[in-house]
Amino acid sequence: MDVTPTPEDKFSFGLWTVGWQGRDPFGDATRPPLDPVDAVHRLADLGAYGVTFHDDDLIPFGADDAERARCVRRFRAALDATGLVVPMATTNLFTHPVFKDGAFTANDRDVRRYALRKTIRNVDLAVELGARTYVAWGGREGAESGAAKDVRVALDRMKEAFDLLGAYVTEQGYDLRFAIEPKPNEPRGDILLPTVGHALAFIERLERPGLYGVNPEVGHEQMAGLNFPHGIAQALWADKLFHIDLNGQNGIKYDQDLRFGAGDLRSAFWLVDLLEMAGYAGPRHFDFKPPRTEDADGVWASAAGCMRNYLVLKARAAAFRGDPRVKEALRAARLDELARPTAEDGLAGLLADPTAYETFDPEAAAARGMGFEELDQLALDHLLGTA
Ligand code: XLS
Ligand code: MN
Ligand code: MN
Repeated sequence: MDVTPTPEDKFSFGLWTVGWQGRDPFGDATRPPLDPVDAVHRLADLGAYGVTFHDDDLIPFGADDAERARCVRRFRAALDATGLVVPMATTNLFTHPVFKDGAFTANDRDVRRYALRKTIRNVDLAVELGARTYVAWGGREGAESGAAKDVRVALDRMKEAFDLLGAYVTEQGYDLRFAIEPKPNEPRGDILLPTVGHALAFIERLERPGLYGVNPEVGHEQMAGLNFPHGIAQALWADKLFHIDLNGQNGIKYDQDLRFGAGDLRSAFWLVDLLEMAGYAGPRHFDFKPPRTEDADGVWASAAGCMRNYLVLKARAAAFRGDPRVKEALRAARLDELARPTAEDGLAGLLADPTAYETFDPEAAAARGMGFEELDQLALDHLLGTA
């Protein structure tokens, strides 16, 4: 099994992931800052193809124009030297205290206008660096208490913000689409657009729905106890999987951002199986945090582990799908029947068909076994390497 990552695998990492210094609500940084230029070189050495960033990851908040130009110049030189691309960029609308009550949905109108200008400024840079996807995670868009946020009105403001951003990229003629990233909570007690489903429904109310999709993150859906592959399947079904944040999570607790493959391994297996079967062509983007126990070597081991685990799971999923016993088990579980329309004879045919009701024997149908356990054990054996 070849599990050496290459650029064809389309693995990308956020600057904020390998660059995370380990600051958490209870403890200070455990690692020194990482120069984005070094991150680009190390990621390229490890076999990644892309790097992503928040505006403030690349250009310190409050930097003047000269400092900004210098940061971009150095970064671009590192990209040119390594061949790494920037498939996606995003805005930091959560760290500075000005965003303590949100950005696009802050009660304060001047904060909302500032948030939009900050975003638009970075959209320009994203396009300049070749990004085709712009992620929007609204971590501070939410509340801890009831009356403080009128959610229906806040959603009006959220829609207004995304419509303005859509108008901006359209007017500029940019080839850029937005990917909304859901998360149920943290840092706010409750965040707006908490799940993939909420985001998909929201997008349909926007002025240009085609411009927007989702950027689901493994741990975020699992923090809400949801089945991540199911959410991804629905996003794919809706043609809305514009981007994905891969990482690991152990159940309903704080956002762990473990390396991909750590956390719920069975779910990771089904996720990779789904992405590969569906022919998902976008970046495999890791949004993880190397634990604060790690030094620099541990950071790169963690990053390499993300890619290795993806490739191992991809090989295991391919072996599962290629196994003749699995093909037989899939037939026994009647997946082919699920793929057949329920009424290709139309409503009239359904109503006129006595076998659909009058002569149908529910007791006999109820007695049929589904064979799912045998199928699932085959999957587990492939995942464990015991098939
Ligand atoms: C935080 C989010 C964040 C977004 C980008 O939980 O995952 O990192 O992906 O702002
Ligand atoms: Mn996360
Ligand atoms: Mn994320």
